[in-house]
Amino acid sequence: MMHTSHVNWLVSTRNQGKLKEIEAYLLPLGIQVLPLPKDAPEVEETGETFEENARLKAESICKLYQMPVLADDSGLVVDLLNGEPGVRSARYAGETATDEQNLHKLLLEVSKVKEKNRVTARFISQLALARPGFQTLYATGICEGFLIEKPRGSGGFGYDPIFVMAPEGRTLAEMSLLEKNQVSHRALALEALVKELRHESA
Ligand code: ITT
Repeated sequence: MMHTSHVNWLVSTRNQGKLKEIEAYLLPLGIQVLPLPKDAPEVEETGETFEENARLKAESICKLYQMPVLADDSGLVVDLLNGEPGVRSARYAGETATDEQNLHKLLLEVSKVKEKNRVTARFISQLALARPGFQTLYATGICEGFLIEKPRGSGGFGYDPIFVMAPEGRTLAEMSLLEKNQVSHRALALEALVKELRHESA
């Protein structure tokens, strides 16, 4: 069994939305989450895949602080836009773009090419857990859905106000944090990661 008492993971993210969701998921499992120190170096996301970027963010910070470090690289993949914004989701409208600017750029790009009623998309969360002296563990979560044209809801972050999960009528931004944490790509990835850890220590 995994011994989760007194477990601390540093989460290598500057995205407060992600941090909140990860913390809410892990705390009941006995894993305490530490935020990235303010003076931590900026990790350049030079990878072309979610996995590569997650690995970069986890391993570099793990090397520096010598403790378990969890990183999430995630994004929204829109079929109509050939997979865009994908790994560029956080920077879609520019290097320093806000969530709102990214969301509006996405709506604009979709409106330029939209033919069908339903614009299918998926959120992907790729996690990497780096630990001193261990191989890095990976886990992925995918959340299928479609985009709507008018943002709804004030919860969550990023593209949540325009993303509706396939069988569910609400956007992710219309769910509470705990509801989103039962169905989201990030929650599925966390579930898979915890399962892998349990296997490892069984
Ligand atoms: P860190 O690299 O510091 O973790 P980031 O926001 O730059 O923060 P990413 O490079 O992984 O992280 O980009 C993820 C982007 O994808 C994020 O900024 C959102 O625009 C979008 N995204 C990811 N998960 C999301 C979610 O659950 N809801 C809405 N948008 C999400």
